[in-house]
Amino acid sequence: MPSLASDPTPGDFTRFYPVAHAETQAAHPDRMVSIACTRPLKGEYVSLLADRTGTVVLAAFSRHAPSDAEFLLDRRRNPEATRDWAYVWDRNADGKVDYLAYYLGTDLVDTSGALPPDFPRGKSPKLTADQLDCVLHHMRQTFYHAADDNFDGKADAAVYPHRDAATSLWVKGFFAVRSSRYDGRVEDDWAFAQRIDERLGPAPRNANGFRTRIDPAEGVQGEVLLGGWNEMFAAINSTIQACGLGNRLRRE
Ligand SMILES: [Ca+2]
Ligand SMILES: [Ca+2]
Repeated sequence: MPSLASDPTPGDFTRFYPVAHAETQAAHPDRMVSIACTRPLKGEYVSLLADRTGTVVLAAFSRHAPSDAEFLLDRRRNPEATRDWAYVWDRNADGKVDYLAYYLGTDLVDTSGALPPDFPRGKSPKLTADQLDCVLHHMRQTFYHAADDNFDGKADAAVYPHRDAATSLWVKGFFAVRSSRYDGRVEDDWAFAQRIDERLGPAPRNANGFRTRIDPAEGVQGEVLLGGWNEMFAAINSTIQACGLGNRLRRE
């Protein structure tokens, strides 16, 4: 297998984001994948799941050793199915995951710029039947994205949903944070609606840091935001190594 580990050309998460985003908007993967390997790690289990071609496309964390993919991921079959999983990619084909899209949940996503003007504001608005229809029409699976752009195992960029400050149920776009010097310090951030390269202004912040949560008062410093992904990259990559599946990862 040719290794590009020494390739000096770093990755560019902004170029790959549309590919990963499209994948996350496809159907829930529980019936399209099967468990390729499971290993215990720090009191839980890390499973690698492969598609029908045998390519590893997903990593999942669970409290119990899973019997099969549906039991692991499908809440209709197993009410305790894990929500702790991510699509994974090895963009530079070095046998280690360097991009992941981590499942967040289902949100009201409308990136067209505005909800209907009469849409109620606040945390738990009371909705009319029409407004409920609007919500259901716009429900989408949402994900956090994290990228290791210089392939050293540590996150250099991440993308989060951008929630409206007045109506936090509403995801009106997304925002990116990046450490262009690959040192874990965020010195570049921006908000976007539909295309990651349309910079619509800085990422949403408050006094505590970047605003990633439903509660608009919560904020996270950029270093913590990026650093939080390093443990997940390490857990997934050590499992890939233990399972000997580095040559079966999905590439760019
Ligand atoms: Ca890689
Ligand atoms: Ca890195």
